[in-house]
Amino acid sequence: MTTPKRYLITSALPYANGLKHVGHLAGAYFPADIYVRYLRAQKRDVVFVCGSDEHGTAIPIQATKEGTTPQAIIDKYHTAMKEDFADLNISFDIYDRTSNPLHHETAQEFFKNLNDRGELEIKESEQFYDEAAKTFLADRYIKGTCPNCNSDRAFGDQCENCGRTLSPDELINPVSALSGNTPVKKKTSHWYLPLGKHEAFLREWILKEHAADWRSTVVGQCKSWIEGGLQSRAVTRDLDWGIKVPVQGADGKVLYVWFDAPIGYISATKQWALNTGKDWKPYWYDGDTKLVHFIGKDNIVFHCIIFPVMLKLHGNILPTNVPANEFLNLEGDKMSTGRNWKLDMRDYINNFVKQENGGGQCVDMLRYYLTQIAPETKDSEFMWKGFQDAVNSELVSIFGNFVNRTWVLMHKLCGGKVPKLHEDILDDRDKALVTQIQNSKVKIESLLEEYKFRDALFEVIDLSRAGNKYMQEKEPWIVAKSLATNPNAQKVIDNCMHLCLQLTANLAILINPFLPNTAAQMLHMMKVVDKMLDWENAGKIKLLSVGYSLREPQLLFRKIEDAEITAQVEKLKTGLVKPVETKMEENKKIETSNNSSLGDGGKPEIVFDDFAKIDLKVGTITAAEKVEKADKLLKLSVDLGFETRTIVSGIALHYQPENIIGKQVVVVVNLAPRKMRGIESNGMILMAEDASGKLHFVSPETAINTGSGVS
Ligand code: B3M
Ligand code: ZN
Repeated sequence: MTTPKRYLITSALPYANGLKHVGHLAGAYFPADIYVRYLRAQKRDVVFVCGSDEHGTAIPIQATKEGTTPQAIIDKYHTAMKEDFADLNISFDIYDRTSNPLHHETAQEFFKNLNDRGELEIKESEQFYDEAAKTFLADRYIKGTCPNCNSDRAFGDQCENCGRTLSPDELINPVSALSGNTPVKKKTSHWYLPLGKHEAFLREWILKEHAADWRSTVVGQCKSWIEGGLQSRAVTRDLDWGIKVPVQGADGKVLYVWFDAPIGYISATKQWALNTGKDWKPYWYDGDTKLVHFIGKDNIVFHCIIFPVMLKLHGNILPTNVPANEFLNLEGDKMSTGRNWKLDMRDYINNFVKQENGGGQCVDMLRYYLTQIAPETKDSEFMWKGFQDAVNSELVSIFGNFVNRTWVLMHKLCGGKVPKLHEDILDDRDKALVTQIQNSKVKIESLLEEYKFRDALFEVIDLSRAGNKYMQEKEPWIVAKSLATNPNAQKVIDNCMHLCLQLTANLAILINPFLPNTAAQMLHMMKVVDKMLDWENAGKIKLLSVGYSLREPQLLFRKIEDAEITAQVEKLKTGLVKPVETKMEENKKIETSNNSSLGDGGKPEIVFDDFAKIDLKVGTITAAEKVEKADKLLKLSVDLGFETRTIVSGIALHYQPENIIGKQVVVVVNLAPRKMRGIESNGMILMAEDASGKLHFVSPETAINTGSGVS
């Protein structure tokens, strides 16, 4: 294996439409960071780029949801994600954003280059158009009934109820989400990337050249795409949010987000070069660059098929590997933003890292657990109990314990200094430990080179386990009892402690890519400089000089208490995990609190007529039961005086069914019916949410007639 001249490592650009969860971290960010830290320790020339993906319909949709502008959304989430990545020690060389004018320029140049050379096709098609809003409708902006499950929560790209991928034409009774009108079909032209023309190249490059060195899950997905027939892909959209198509007469058209986003890797590299006075070109043009994309499995086709074709046409290098990860589930269920079943990076940061007993230790605990369960070959599961076990029985009891014991005993039996190694009395057991240190280094290195991060981490822990075993067998504290009688006793102790200390120094080097805070703390205890962490030092047993005095021991990790775990699980189940705002956002809120166009809650102002459209009545709950397989839902019968309605309400975590019979509540009576878990819900019950996230009924002060109006 020859060493490439330079490395360019990328992590998927996260959409700036919301906070990212630990599944994202485990998929695209921690693994990349481990790899990069390892390469840096190897003193390789490496640049690690990432940034926010700020285009696509996801952004304006989120803006509508939050009652604000797309610009405000990308500013808010770009800042939040950047802060969170920094808090978790992801060591990007640059965290850029695709709203950067340099990116717009770069993406437009890329498009023009391909278009001018005739590599794109223009095709006319018919697409849904909203005549009232005078705009073509992106798939997400078309609502209708799902042809599969009949739910009315289906969109032109996917049904929210059954999850089926849809195209707008499949929707029954499509309506525009903008105006509520039925859209018409109108002709429009778009630019397409004819993937079919590149089939031979893709077959050769992926299915032959990389069949063995790419993950089989990645090759498998590519294979089924190729075999399924490579269709031309539209690379432009009729939309007003995005990068303008740089061609005369293309008004109202922007580049498709998946065309511009991966080019973001190039523009981020350019921006990095500008910031540091380096040359970006070799990273994208010189064949001796190793380009590696870290992504989640849902992005495989874009990184392995579409972007490589674009790169090839544009004359750039191709990725050497795309170690995509599978998905991470949470406590037995798929992570979902919609259902708030997720653990955001920010929640972990606030609940652990920023707590009094948190800090770098807690960052490393998460890095440890997520690497240990990394979904490298199949989906895996984040369990709070698993997190506790990993921390308490591995980090604390094995790794931390070894380092701590070594330090305590070295202070007690060797005066706080690195003792001598007496070669004359080295025994087989000592020699075996030295060999194991050397072998571990080789193994860990080759696992890291193959992107097998969980196995590599396992080896590091295993080496610390070997340290414990060695110490247990040598029992220096017992040998110390014979100091007066046995002339060799001090020598035996010295050798044991010397080797344990050298092993600790090795562990610091080997754990550093995974747990950088821990490595830094170990350096502090050893009173040595960063340079010791250079990878070339691993496997050596002369890292700490004889006679050098070392600091007092410090515990590397704290235990995770049962109560902490129970609280997290509880929080998850009651959906208590609150959205958190960025610091910038908090300040802005204060600044804009006097803005008269906003209501107090930040929603836009409405006129009385808007409010008067809502029919509110007092109802009495006459029956209540849990909805099967839905933790949060209760099915209620509510007497409204003139009729009794079935209403499905998300209050199951706050009220027991038997306790709410007879309760008077306020009902939105004229809300369109909605199916939830197959039950049609006819109306909505008003609830107030307190600071802890608990829901309370909004009820008349004293009992009044069922069916009374509310205004
Ligand atoms: N923003 C999708 C995602 O976050 C997309 C990745 C772009 S990578 C160039 O999953
Ligand atoms: Zn459906």
